[in-house]
Amino acid sequence: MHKVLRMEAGENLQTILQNPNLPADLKRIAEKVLKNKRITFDEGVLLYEKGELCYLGALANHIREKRHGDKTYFNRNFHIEPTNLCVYDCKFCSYSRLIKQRSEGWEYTMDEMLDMVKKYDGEPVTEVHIVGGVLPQYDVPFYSELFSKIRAHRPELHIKALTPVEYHYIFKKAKIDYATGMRMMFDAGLGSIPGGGAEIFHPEIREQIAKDKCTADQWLAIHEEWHKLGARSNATMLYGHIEQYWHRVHHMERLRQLQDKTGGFQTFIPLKFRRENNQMSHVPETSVIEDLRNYAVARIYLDNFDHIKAYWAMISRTTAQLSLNFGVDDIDGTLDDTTKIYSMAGAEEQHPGMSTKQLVELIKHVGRQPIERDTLYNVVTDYTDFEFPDEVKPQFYKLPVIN
Ligand code: V47
Ligand code: SF4
Repeated sequence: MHKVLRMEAGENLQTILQNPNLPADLKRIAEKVLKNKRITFDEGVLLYEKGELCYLGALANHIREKRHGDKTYFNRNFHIEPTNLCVYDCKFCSYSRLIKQRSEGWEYTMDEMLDMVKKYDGEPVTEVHIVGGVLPQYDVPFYSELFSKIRAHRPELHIKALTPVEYHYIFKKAKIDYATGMRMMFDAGLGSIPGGGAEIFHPEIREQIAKDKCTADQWLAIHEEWHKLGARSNATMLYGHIEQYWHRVHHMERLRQLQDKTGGFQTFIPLKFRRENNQMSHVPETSVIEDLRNYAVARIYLDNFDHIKAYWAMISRTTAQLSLNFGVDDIDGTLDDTTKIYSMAGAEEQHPGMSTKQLVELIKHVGRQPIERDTLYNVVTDYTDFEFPDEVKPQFYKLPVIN
């Protein structure tokens, strides 16, 4: 294992603070971080505009290591995408009705999806993540039955499914309010809501890239109802397209406010805009430096979020490793090859599979501690001192029973 060049939390930040050339406004923010104080909206924008990579990294890593030390979380999950067709027309999405012809699409039936779940029988996965396009046949009765059947088949498998985009659509069709709808999903076996559909909340941008689907207020209201049931969810931000820095801060501000109210969010996941196979292919993608700066600002701004996640399949394994020094403490799961939406959009990983062994090594190689978690961040296995036998190569390594 080799350590990347990294100072202890605090030490690096102290060095930054002692730099006589540090502008007064950035110094004030660094002092706030050191004292565990919340930064303002304007300070968030300032970080994006003026914060250099090393400075932001020092602040974000300080927070990351104070909260989690070297712990780096991942989980073992698999994805089901019910369909790659969608009634909506998000400009960044390769599932949009204007991009995709029906003949190119798939629309899985309930039985097909249950067979996908059964394929993992005996495998030590802890979560199924269900998300895809929006079509009328996938309605409240359909998803209630799907969740109930998955739960009946494998009660301990956590169902993380659908976003407020789907929930808003299906509840409206069923003429039920959000509270009633979320309660029905809860009773059917839904475990948590993934972070998708958030994009950029500000209407100025949302209107242009994700017109017609649920608004920011609706997205937030559905999460709020879900949190009221004592349940947890994630939040994303699709960045690096036509938005400006202050739109990103506005987005995080709205999340921070709801989190103050409910405490129900677990993880914030910045999603880098990828430009292939969509209507925004003319928009350049952000650089890796910008991606790292963005993780760092998110870690600093969202002081009431426990976790910042990098979705490694989307940004490459190397950037995921680097991100661990910029506030990230979670690098998602050991995906198999069922996640199509990102490979179609031009993700680094066209076949984003990574075995547990590979993921553990990736984390250890940059001097961090790999912790397998379940969806709710209970520790499943601490791999810090775990040695894999050389010959092990399967997709999911079966662990000895550890109590
Ligand atoms: O909302 C679609 C994004 C999201 C593109 O909660 C794109 O654990 C980049 O939310 N470039 C859905 N992104 C996926 C999602 C997610 C992913 C991983 C983990 C979790 C979690 C949630 O995918 C959409 C949209 O923002 N997306 N197209 C694109 N071209
Ligand atoms: Fe449909 Fe979601 Fe794609 Fe928008 S981002 S077109 S809602 S699948």
